[in-house]
Amino acid sequence: MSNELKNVKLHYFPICGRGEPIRMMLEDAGIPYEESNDVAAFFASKMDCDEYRFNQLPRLEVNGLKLAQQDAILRYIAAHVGLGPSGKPEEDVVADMLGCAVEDLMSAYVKNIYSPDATTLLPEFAKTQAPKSFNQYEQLLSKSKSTSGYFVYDHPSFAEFHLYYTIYAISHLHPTLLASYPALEKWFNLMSSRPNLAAYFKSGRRKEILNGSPSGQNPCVEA
Ligand SMILES: N[C@@H](CCC(=O)N[C@@H](CS)C(=O)NCC(=O)O)C(=O)O
Repeated sequence: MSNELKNVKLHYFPICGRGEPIRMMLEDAGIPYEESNDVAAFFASKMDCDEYRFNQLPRLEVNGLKLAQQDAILRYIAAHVGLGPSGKPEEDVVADMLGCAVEDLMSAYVKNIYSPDATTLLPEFAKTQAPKSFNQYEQLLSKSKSTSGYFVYDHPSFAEFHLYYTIYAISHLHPTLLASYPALEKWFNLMSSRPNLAAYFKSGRRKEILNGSPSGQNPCVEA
């Protein structure tokens, strides 16, 4: 466990969302953290850029430092807990490419679930856009030189925490999708079996609601 990350407090909505990859990494690394779901406090002062750098959540406080932007927060924690980059540009760029690609998919997912036309858009998203991305991840994984089953290193990169949650959320829309991507499914199971993550998932502490959209919780594609 890192002894550098102290007084850690996550501010986020009482849902999984963009807070979940951060929770997962903290849990995985065994970093104690508090969580605030004080949404009223956020909306009252979100335009104060000293408090909320980009006027949004998630925010992670670490020893008084106020961090914003999910992937930047993940990279920061990763660097402190031994899950950071190797310093070899040809490896690190793969983790960065994956992170950018996952963010593209997550942004599209968010746009669709919060659209007023979500019930029409989501089946299309789950049947076309999500498989295209899953196939890209499958291909990337097949080129991995990791001997531990991860995308790049002998440990999961920051991007893999983001990817795990993205797959978890999309699997709620399309429960059988992941099964068509054997390497990706194996990797997903590998992540799920990391001891601290498995304990977290079993603990009942994971938020039940994925996001703030009623259409985003349940299958929209027939099995
Ligand atoms: N690029 C940002 C996006 C953050 C974001 O979209 N936050 C949303 C919740 S997931 C938010 O704060 N919404 C409320 C608002 O913008 O007032 C990140 O990765 O952290």
